Amino acid sequence: MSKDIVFDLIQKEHDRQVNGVELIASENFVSDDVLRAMGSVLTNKYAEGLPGKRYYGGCQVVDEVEDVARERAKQLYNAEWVNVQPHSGASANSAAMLACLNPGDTMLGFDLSHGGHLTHGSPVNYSGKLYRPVFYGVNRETGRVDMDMVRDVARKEKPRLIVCGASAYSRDWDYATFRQIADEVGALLMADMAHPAGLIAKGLLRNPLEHCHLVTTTTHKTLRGPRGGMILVGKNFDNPWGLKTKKGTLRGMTGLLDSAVFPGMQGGPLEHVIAAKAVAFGEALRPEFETYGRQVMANAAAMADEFMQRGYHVISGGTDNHSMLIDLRNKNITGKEAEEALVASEITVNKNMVPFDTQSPFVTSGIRVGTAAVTTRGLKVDDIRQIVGWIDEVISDHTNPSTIASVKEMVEEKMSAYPLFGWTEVVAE
Ligand code: DSN
Repeated sequence: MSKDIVFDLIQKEHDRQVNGVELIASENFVSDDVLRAMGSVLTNKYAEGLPGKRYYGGCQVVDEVEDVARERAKQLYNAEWVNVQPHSGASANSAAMLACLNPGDTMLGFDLSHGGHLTHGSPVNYSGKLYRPVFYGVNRETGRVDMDMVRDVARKEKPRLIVCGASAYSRDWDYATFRQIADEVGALLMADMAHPAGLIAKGLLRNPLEHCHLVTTTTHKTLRGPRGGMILVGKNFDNPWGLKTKKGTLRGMTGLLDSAVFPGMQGGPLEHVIAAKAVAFGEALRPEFETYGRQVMANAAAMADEFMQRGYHVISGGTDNHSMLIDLRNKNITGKEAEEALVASEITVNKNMVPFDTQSPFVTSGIRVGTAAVTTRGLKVDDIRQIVGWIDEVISDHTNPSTIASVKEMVEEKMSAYPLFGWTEVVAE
């Protein structure tokens, strides 16, 4: 083993991951096979272009690798077309918008402070600087996306693109109604399914490819692959914005999307990451992955229930997926304070704005939690309830170092029974 200090740091991060309870809703733990593919010699290869149409020689093997990834992704989502090259979800979104929008065009997205994502039109992101963003949010009473507001804003603003999907929203999406609204105002409809992608792959939540003109995702959240992104298009879709080429032939949206990824947004694809995506997609195609997804959802439902029984305000009163947002205002603690105290107890969460928040994004009134990673570790419903009890203990006494120390000890002892690397598939209860 090299003596480079970096490897000491990697060991430290390994130990942090093994010792603690990981509740960040957007994280997961990949298998040893995914790690192996990602750390392979494929990182040495340049492969600008697509399989069979590269700008470099020697791509015959990576062509096959990328084709395996593409075929498996299509199978997972019943897709007609996919591009597996985006380096991240943000890259996938920027390529999708580059293909769909001209600078200054109006796009309608989910408000970041209600659970949306930076790349869905936030003023601090390219999407809010290059395009003209307008937003919908959640209903104050129900905590659910306000479809009347989506329709009203769409009718008034006539966006060219409507984006559904979120980074902090615990309910399934009504893609069919979004599509009706998009058709009524002449907009394209895009879903960003980054968070629930693994659950959608097994039919546990609605599939946006049935209604949306295009779908983007990350590959590393509930889908449990390497850090990365992709763009998909569903079967039997009309060409909603085909362009005439110089030769007069119609250039379909998939061609525009391919060109938007490369050369539009990126240079060489990361073929080692694409190989790891292929491995992860292969794992997700197996029946055990449905067992995993069902356990993720059962664990999340139990988590929401346990929080609510302890007097916490879970936005929308529960969850359909792997995650939830908790408004801590009735607990007299900010999101920042809660995150810091919990991290000190080896329970990792992130502070998060809640709808109609009164704090800044650096402080926030809430936390976001999810069960994708702890379910990969093998935790079940009873373990989740125990962990919520510890979270409650820390939040209720967050300035007391001895409470934090005692929870940390219990967390470390518990997690020592759940080996992380070299894990095997979880078995449902
Ligand atoms: N940062 C991701 C998340 O945590 O949801 C989204 O990009």
